[in-house]
Amino acid sequence: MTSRRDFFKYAGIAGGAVAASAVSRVAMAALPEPVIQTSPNTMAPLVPNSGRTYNPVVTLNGWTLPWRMNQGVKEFHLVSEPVVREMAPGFKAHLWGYNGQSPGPTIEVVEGDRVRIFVTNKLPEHTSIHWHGQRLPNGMDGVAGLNQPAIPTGKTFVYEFVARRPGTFMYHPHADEMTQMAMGMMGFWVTHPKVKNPLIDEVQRDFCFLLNAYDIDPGSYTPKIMTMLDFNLWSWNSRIFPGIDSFNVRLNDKVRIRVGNLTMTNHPIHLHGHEFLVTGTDGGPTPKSTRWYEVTTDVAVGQMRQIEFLADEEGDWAFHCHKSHHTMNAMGHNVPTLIGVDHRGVAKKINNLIPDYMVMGERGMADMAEMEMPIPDNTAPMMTGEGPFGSVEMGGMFSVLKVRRDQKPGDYSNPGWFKHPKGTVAHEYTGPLAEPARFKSEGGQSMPRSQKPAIPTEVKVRKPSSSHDNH
Ligand SMILES: [Cu+2]
Repeated sequence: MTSRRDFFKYAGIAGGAVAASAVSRVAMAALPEPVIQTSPNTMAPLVPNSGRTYNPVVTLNGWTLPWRMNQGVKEFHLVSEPVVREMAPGFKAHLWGYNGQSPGPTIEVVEGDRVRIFVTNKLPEHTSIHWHGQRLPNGMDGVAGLNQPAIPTGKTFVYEFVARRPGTFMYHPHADEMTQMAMGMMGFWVTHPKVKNPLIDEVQRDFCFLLNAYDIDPGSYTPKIMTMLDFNLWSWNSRIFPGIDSFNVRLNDKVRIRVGNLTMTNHPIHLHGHEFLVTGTDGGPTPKSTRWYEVTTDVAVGQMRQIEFLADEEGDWAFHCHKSHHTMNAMGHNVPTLIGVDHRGVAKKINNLIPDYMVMGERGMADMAEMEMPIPDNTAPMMTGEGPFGSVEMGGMFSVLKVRRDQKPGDYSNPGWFKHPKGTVAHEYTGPLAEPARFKSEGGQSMPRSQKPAIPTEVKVRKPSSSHDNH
């Protein structure tokens, strides 16, 4: 058995010669108490009470893990365990995560910090943690089998390294990854700069979240882990709209949002009303010469993007993934498109056989929000965000940036709906309507078609209902 003194000596070797290793029961007495959090609310930033100071981040519907300073080393304790995550009000999922939540808590440190992370495995199978994007000794990189033995159920391993590069990183298992990431095991990591860095600006608001995806059948609680592409819940920090908190800022705040993608597809993240710069990736801050203004940036699989903008337009601005099926929830995949199909007669006939039969979709999917379809228990309702002007027909990866003149500095609370100045909201036109004039000067084709003129065809667009794997 290793004594406590030996343990610290052992754990203190950070040169890379020793891989992350099991901690004995005796040494467990020296572990920092794990901090567990079960609320899905966005927690106030964790102001550092030891070590070098910095401007802390706010984790969307999440929190930052407190640490213990032990002779100049920041000690954290992560617990890999099954968790129950409320993904939206009324919808809970049985996931795996860290310290009571999925994703796990954000870890915030300062460039140059010596960091020691204890990882206790309370999962029914082995695990490991890979510190995505970090410069560290090879034996601390967390690939089970390659850099360390996997952490068996019930054991605690310790990782130790120096946070060498400032930037935006993440952590996730590198053991049975497909299962463990499909179950929600991941977390955010921010390394703040030690001294003023010319490529890292001061900001008033600094948010972070991970893009993740699940395949949970309507009415069930546990994700299907063999799903490769066909996920049905698109989430930010394991929350789906309308369960995702808004980004509440003060007018003229400089805002940074850090986004990491641990889904199996790319997400074009789109902000309304402002232009942003991509100021960092998981490779660190981007050189200034590479930055240009965007309103959408694609975050590919396994990537991080750090965007920055001046919040100088008041209002409630949509902020979402631009793939339209990623702003939908719990869809059945075999629903044929019925737009334009008048099936009233058919419905009446079926109604004689099945009294509750309901036809949906002939005017588009918006009807579904109004219809309040009977759905199985614990199913994410398809579209339920209730805005000031009616239903916001969104789900999944959607939130709102709220820019307010009277938001107090450092106040992250939700200010409610924007009160639009008189005459600045789109409204119905009630004046006289003119007959539409036909545009006369249509152009021709680039060249005539070579076949004999065919009978003109006209098609109605209908999405394929049998195959749905082109996400
Ligand atoms: Cu997306």
